[in-house]
Amino acid sequence: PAPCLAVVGATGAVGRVVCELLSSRRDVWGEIRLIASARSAGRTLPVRGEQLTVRELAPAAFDGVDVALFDVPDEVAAEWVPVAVERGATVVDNSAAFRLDPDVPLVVPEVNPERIRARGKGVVANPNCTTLAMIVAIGALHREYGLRELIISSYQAASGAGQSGIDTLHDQVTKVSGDRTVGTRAGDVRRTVGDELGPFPAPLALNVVPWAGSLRDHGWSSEELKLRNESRKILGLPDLKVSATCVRVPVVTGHSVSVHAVFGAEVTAEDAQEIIKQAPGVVLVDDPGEGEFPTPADAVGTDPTWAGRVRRALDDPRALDLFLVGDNLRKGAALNTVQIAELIAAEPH
Ligand code: 11C
Repeated sequence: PAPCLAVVGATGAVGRVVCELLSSRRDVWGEIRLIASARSAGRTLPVRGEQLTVRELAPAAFDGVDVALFDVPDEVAAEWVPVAVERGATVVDNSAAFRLDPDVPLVVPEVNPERIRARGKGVVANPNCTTLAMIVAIGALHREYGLRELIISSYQAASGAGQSGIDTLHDQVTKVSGDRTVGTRAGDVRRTVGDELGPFPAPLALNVVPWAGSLRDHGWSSEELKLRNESRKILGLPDLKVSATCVRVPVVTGHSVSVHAVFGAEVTAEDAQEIIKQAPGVVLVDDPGEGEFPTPADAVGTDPTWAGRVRRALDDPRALDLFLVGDNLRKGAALNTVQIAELIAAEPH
């Protein structure tokens, strides 16, 4: 029989995109079961043209489930992923709880699909959405040139912080709109927005905020360390040099990254563009003279990684500079987990 799929965290910003994807991709699933916290249980969501009622997260909800997709906070995943595995499910987890566990593969189907077989604990981890905005394109360039170093600046959308991030940005934009003096004096955006900062440490409307995640040693943010650790693990390069600065921008959905990538071999922009064009899951939009480059407003709601501004570094013939954009809720989260689940569903029994 076709495998049973559970979607845990179905009512969240990512869970809802999972439901959309399950309704539009080739259908390989038997029963689909939606699961969420007690607060959201009983709500209905459309999947494959049918309204499904959300069940409460409980051990028995996993009985008979073959594959469970988890899109829940780290602490919820840490508690409930082992319960799902214990009940017989293979888990694809989009939290950070298991990503760096050596017995848990961290998988991007276009880059390291073979790693899904190494799931000693019955868990496959899904990378962070910012890592996923760049890793498919960078993985293709690495296969050709041998990656040595990444210097990254991110431009991350509000929805990376979940539904409260989206709501906060819209509320703040409403407050600052109409008054054309806002943004001309230090502190006036803060005064206009008031205390409603939501998940962000500073106003996001009419602003950029050089912070995502929580504080780690020596001033680095957890998000910056995730980019480093996850890139190393996915590419199988434990000594890869990575320096990242993660920045939140007033975009609803679509994470962008500016990357300076240093390789072991000399590069040309033309060859790099050709590699990117040929790479599955990446689309090149690179004609700045015609105003063509990727932007989150164009990438939102789409599946691929969008790449542009590909240049050879002026001072290093082994380095490329490029700009990459991906929908953080699709390839950055829901789509990558669904792709992994489909690879598991296609395995011989
Ligand atoms: C953000 N990338 O944009 C984060 C959200 O480890 O999966 C996802 C956090 C994670 O805030």
